[in-house]
Amino acid sequence: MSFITRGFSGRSREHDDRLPPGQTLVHDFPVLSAGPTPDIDTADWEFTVRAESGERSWNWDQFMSLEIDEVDTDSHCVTHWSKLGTKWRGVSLDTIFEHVETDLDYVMAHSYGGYTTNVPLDELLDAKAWIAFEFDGEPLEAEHGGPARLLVPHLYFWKSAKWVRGLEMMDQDEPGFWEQNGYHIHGDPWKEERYW
Ligand SMILES: Nc1nc2c(c(=O)[nH]1)N[C@H]1C(S)=C(S)[C@@H](COP(=O)(O)O)O[C@H]1N2
Ligand SMILES: [Mo]
Repeated sequence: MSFITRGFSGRSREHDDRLPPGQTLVHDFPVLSAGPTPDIDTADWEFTVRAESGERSWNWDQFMSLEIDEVDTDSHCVTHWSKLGTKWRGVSLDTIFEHVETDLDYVMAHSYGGYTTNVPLDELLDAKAWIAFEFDGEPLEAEHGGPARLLVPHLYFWKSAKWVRGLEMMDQDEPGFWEQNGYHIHGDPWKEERYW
């Protein structure tokens, strides 16, 4: 339940039980990138899942022919901002993994530009994660990860790899870019798994 009252000033309007501990609401959409924004044409874009059974790739048109979900969710950055009620369109990881055979339990997401982040597979399934390519009814802007980004809204937003180009299955959990640089291996905002 939300306690936001528009038009009221003061601290009370920042109370909202969708807000995890230690987080503050923002109404703009901050950009947080560890490097330059890559310029990726959808004509050149490809998404690949690599598992022990082999590789499965989709080009943009093939990807757009998969089942597309509308997602209304919140995002929580470890730097203490949260954005509520964001609207996305994307392909769920459940749909992706209908096409992938694997017994491996861990995933490394890889981005154009070299960024990586790790997530256990069961945290990506059951309508918990998407490859998102639209935000607020518009194609996802490059600075926010367009043409497509991973969206894992129940974990801190660094897990939502922008400019995602693929997933690599692993037999054990291994730290990605921020996780090697002091961020928590898991990153649950409700448990404040920020750093370690
Ligand atoms: N490829 C890539 N993905 C990334 C990042 C990055 O630097 N590179 N930053 C992460 C962090 S720390 C956050 S908070 C969110 C920010 O997404 P935004 O810029 O769309 O707000 O993207 C995440 N995904
Ligand atoms: Mo972040």
